[in-house]
Amino acid sequence: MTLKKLLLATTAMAMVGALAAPAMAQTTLRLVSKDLLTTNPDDMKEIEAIEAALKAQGTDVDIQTIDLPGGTSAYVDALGVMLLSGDIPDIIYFQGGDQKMAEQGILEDLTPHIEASQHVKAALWPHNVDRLANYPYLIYIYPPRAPQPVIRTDWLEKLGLQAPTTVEEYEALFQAIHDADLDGDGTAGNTLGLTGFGNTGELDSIFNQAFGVTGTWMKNADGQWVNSRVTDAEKAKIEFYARLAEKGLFDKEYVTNTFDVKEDKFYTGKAGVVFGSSPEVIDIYAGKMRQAHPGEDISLTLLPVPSGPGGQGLAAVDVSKESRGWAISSLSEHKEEAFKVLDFMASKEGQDIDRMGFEGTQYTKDASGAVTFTDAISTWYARFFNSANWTPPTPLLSPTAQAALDTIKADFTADNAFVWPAEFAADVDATEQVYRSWVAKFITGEAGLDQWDAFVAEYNAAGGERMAEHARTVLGE
Ligand SMILES: [Ca+2]
Repeated sequence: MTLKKLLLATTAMAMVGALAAPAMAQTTLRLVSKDLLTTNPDDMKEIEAIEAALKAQGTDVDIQTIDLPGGTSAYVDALGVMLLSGDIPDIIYFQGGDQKMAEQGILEDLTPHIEASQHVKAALWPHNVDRLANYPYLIYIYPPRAPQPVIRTDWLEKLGLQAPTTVEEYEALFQAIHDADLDGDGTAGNTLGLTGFGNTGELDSIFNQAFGVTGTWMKNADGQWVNSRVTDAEKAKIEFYARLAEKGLFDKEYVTNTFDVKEDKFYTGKAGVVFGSSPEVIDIYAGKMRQAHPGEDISLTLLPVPSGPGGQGLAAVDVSKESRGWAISSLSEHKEEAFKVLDFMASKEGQDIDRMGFEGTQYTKDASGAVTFTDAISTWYARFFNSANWTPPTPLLSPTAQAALDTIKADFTADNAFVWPAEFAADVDATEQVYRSWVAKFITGEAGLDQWDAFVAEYNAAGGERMAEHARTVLGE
């Protein structure tokens, strides 16, 4: 018996008892989300504002939020325990662990709700549409994550260079940063062109397409699907990264850098360029840079997505499914009302609350209705969505961050990655480890690119070959 059948049986018995109760005009909806807590006054103020706005539209709901521990793994664990015990709220935010719940049949297929929606359908980003088509249980209306590089505007001006538009010009910019003494400590050659943290994923965001790494799966010379990580295009990209590192232009310590070490190197002038993971993060970097240099008026410049020997564009976006987002319980007695909450959050009125906070706190309005944001907006964040069709009455992003968002809007390519069946989990982990460790060895110089074939052999032996065989059955000719 599946969890769903078991729960339906117990729900049916509970309903027999409930029939005697008088009909109530107000619907109680239970909602669980990460870091949305009854102890947080801003969270509760937003929930009350949502209830009031929905009531004005004729939907009278009492949204009862459930407090779970914060921190991703603590939240995922606590949510899993709660759901498997049969306690299934009407509206559930997942940040992992959703797939096994979908397999149990307890998550609602959102397709018909979105089809009939007043607001959600128009608010979706293109990758949301693709992900919902592949996996209709989670909705997460945010732009795709696409790290983009920034540099201090005054540094670019001091170098007298235009923003780079090709991979060669990027290399020249990194070299110029390195050779100058932009941090003014009296020593030339002690500033990196570029730093990063953990792995090279951020760099791949703009360099994959430039070197012809068009997606997760690519056809080899024989017309067979292979993982792009073992292709010549990937090899050319890693050669570029390794050359940058060898010349002191890219940070060889990237593997051990944490995100705050990466940021610190940027603020203190030990590195000239870093990637910001989103437009909002780029604005946070700008704010922290100004804090680190009081009295100076520093702004950041967004650097373009370069062309290279293989093309140009932001890296392809995985559309196999949302990795996080909102679900509705298929067992809910109030699916329509639950979806109405999500639909409202995607609307202009819902976004005004979710993105801007409250008049008198996060913003003020003058007699003409013009909105001015206060300092409190800097710590406000959306609890639900970032609708593609919503624009703030006054810009929320700096021109630099807005330019990053415009790039994301203009440059979307769907990847051909798919969800792996559970029996491939060990292969996926093993090949990822082999890839990351060899990339680190190539970049630090511990291994030379003449050892590429050894990497490919190890990758294939670790599960790459088995994965490619499966991919060929999924992707077809
Ligand atoms: Ca220096």
